[in-house]
Amino acid sequence: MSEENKHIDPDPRETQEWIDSLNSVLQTEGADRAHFLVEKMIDHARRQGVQLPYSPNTAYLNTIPVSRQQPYPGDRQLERRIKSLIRWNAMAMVVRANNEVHGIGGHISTYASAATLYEVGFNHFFRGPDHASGGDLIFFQGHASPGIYARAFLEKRLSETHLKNFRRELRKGGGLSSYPHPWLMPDFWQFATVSMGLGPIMAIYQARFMRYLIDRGFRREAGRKVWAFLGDGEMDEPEALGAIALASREKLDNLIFVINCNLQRLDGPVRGNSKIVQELEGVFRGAGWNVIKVVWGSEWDALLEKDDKGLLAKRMEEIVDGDQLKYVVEGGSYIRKHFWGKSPKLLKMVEHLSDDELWRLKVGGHDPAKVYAAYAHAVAHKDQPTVILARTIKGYGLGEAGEGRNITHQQKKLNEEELLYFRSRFDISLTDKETVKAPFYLPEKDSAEMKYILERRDALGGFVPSRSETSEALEVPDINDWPELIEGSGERAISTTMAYVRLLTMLTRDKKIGKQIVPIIPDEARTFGIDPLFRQLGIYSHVGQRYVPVDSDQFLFYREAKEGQILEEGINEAGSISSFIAAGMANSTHGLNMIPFYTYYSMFGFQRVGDFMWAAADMRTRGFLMGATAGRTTLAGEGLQHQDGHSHLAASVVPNINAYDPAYAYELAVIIQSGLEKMATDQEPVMYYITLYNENYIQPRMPKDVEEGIIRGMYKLRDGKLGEYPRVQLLGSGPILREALAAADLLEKDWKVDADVWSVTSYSELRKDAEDKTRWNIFHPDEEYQVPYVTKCMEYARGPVVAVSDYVRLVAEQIAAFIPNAFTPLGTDGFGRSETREDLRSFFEVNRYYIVLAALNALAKEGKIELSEVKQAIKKYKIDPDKPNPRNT
Ligand SMILES: Cc1ncc(C[n+]2csc(CCOP(=O)(O)OP(=O)(O)O)c2C)c(N)n1
Ligand SMILES: [Mg+2]
Repeated sequence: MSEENKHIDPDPRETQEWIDSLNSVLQTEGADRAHFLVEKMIDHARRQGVQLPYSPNTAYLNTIPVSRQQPYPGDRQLERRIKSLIRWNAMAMVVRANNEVHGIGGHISTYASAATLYEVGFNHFFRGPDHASGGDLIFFQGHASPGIYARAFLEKRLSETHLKNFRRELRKGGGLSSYPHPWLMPDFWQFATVSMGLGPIMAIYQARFMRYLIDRGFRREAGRKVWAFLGDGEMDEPEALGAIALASREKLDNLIFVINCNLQRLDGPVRGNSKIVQELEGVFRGAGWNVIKVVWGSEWDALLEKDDKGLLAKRMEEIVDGDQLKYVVEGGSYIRKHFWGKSPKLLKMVEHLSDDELWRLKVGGHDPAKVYAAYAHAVAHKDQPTVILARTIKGYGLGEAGEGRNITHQQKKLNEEELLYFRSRFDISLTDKETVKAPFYLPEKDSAEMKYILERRDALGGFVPSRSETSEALEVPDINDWPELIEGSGERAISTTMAYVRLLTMLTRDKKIGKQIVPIIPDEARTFGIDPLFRQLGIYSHVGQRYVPVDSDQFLFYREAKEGQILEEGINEAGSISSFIAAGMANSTHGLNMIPFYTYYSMFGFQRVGDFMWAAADMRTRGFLMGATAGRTTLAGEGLQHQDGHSHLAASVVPNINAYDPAYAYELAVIIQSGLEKMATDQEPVMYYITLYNENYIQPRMPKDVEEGIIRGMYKLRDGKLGEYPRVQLLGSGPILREALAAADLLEKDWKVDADVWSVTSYSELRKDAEDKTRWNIFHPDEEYQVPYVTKCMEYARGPVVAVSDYVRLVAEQIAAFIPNAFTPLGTDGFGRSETREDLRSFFEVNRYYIVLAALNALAKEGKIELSEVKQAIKKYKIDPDKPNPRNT
């Protein structure tokens, strides 16, 4: 049947007979039997060779028929008044902020479209933190924040000063952040959602992590839900839809998406030429979700009931979103002509309605009865996640000022006329004179509205959103618990990755914190040698293991288990970091101190999912980001897209990430131990980024008194041996530290130059300390000068400095301004390529010979040696002076 002919019925009588039979089954035997019969017919037709094209869609109607709609339990009148006040205050907040400071920004239209979606939730569904279940986790649509603040104002959680200071966070008395930012409002917001697309996928993994905690016995099933309120435009972000199959595969019936389908995004329609609701229905149904469409309000029920020929349903099907937006803007007579005017029968259906009444026929997302029915079904639904596709109008109530218009998203100011219209539309009891000043409206303390608000929230377990940290501090192991790492590897050459795997194994066995460790891996465990943990800890799977793994005869088989501890996320960095976030913020969402170790290819970290890391930082996530196979020259062979020489630069700009680039196993142990202490014992909102390498070498025993230096960022590893000769300072990190040590030997042997060697574990930690001290000195000119740690290290260190790492030069340059000595950074700027380590280090000019050359050059510049010696070195080490710069090749 062609798409166009599908609504034309050549034999209505026959059709009716079939429908009547189905109706009788529905009445006598119920929906399940009817469903069975229909499926059987379809199956039979297919077996007869009939081509039935797949359609993921149902009609453009509400999913829940009137007959299955529960009665509304609340006081509709009172709830409308409350909602109107919130609408008003949300609008006033934005308008006033922009009247005061032009361009301060804010959004009116998003909340205007979503008010009913939220208010039904606040009054009847959202469980607060004091609820016996522990409370729901709610992702609020970032641009709807004014409405959420406006409600908190009525709840007396925020003051008028707060509202006045919307988007003025530095003002006296405190301000409100533009969007949900737990970093800035740590008692209020739970989740950072405003970078579109991150919310949906993070919500999915929050729901999955909630399950994980239940399956592992940390928490019991109590009906907690994760709600994610999302924009329809937002669903174009690949991350938004990228993990929906996981949610259905894992049967996450604790997850509810509410997509605010106002059909518009920032510039214009989301899908002018088709229907976003239908498109999303298809996508989610195809992925196995329970889809509830809330398209039409109750006023349409009677009309649809009269629609025995299906003409109205057909007309609803025909129109595209572009048409629907035009109806909103043009009003009743246009709607009569262009929507109903398609056929005389349709026109007749609405002849009893005025133009204004036609225009006021609500869409589903603005009808509390329809929204309530959808939520009630969603929370009761089993074995599938639910998505509610709620049709709304962007800028609802703004009238000419932006209702349904293309400019609506950016609308921040209303003129007097528009304010008066808004006031009247929502029956706010303000005089004209008052209205034009856009005052905040707070009803009397003992008014019915205020009582109702508090009663409802009280019944549901307290206010949302609200964030608190209730986890207990944990005692963490001491480095002496890990002698293997501290005492060196003896004769055995091992990599820092191997040392890390040992450490992780010991950590998971630790009596105090072992169970709380959450290892997360995106299909790379074998690369890093973490696979032995599969057997030992098990890979988490809600359904356990329903098959015999191919390697079942081996000791270290691929073991999936319901109580498995490892989150093996597949080739999915965005999902893995979302799991990391869910685990790392469990202190606020579950009152549990969980410690995620997310181990991944360092190249596919900050540059692939950097925005998640920024959001994680905002949400005060704790945990270890372990960038494995790091280093542009250390990861040999893999080439340009794999060899990471810059993640440390990206890490260095996230304020609450401490980034380290250790060379030795004992350094790694000291860093992780101090990180554990910070996160689990002191409960600081800090993440650690640590690079791990796969080059094997003998791991030395930890020298005395180096722990503080390791944590602060550098310590001296080797003293020059010669004494009175010219001297240089060599700084090395990661495996390249060993090139610095080799260079020191060459300098002494070949050139009679004395060399001290320092291990730099963190340039960014050194810089942060130096910047703090410098800043303090500037502000306190007459007080004792504070010397940065890095400056102190170099205070008595004679001679020029050469700093080398497997990262771009800018990483080392972070400290250049804070040391008095001449400074030459060497690094791996440029594209990586497939080669051996040795050749790569020569190509990028970071091996021992280039270090020697840089050192001699610096000494010659200072007049400490002859220039001729530099030339000799070039010759001796066969360095081609005309070699092109690796950055440009
Ligand atoms: C990743 C990202 N890109 C762009 C933006 C800028 N932006 C903010 S809101 C918006 C439109 C939102 O449309 P929609 O998701 O439909 O939400 P609505 O306001 O219509 O409810 C855009 C593009 C953003 N916040 N995040
Ligand atoms: Mg939208």
